[in-house]
Amino acid sequence: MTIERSLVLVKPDGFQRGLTGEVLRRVEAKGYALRALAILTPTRGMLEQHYAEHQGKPFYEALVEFMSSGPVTAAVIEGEDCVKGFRALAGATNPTDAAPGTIRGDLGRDWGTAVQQNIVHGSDSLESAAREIGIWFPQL
Ligand code: IDP
Ligand code: MG
Repeated sequence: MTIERSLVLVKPDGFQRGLTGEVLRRVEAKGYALRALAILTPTRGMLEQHYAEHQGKPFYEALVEFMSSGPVTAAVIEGEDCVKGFRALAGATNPTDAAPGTIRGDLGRDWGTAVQQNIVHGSDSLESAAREIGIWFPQL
């Protein structure tokens, strides 16, 4: 098993609700290391790259608008199998379906918005992680 890196975002809903510390606490309690950390409001250009795979989907415009609506916390985390491991910590995409014990299951809910507000993003593969870290932390 090689040591992996993953990109984690506390999305604008999580940031605004003051859940950055709770998300980072869970990452650290799991045993993953924080390798980079930043607070920023992403530009539309960054989000178009980050969410390129979703272009054309019905929720795409709402997603980009939501993600650019305020500050997010971006983190690079590190540890063996942490890409899959953080996805497990995050839980299912739809916060209503996400299991209790997960970030989305414990802290998220449906607010009736066009895009699911589910507190966190986590890279879904090693390739995505490398691509996404390049967008959010070009200096790394
Ligand atoms: P993920 O964040 O669990 O990887 P993706 O399928 O990559 O989920 O979708 C990116 C984000 O777009 C989700 O986290 C969620 O905020 C939003 N989203 C995904 N699917 C839907 C949908 O069917 N309706 C509304 N929003 C969605
Ligand atoms: Mg995804």
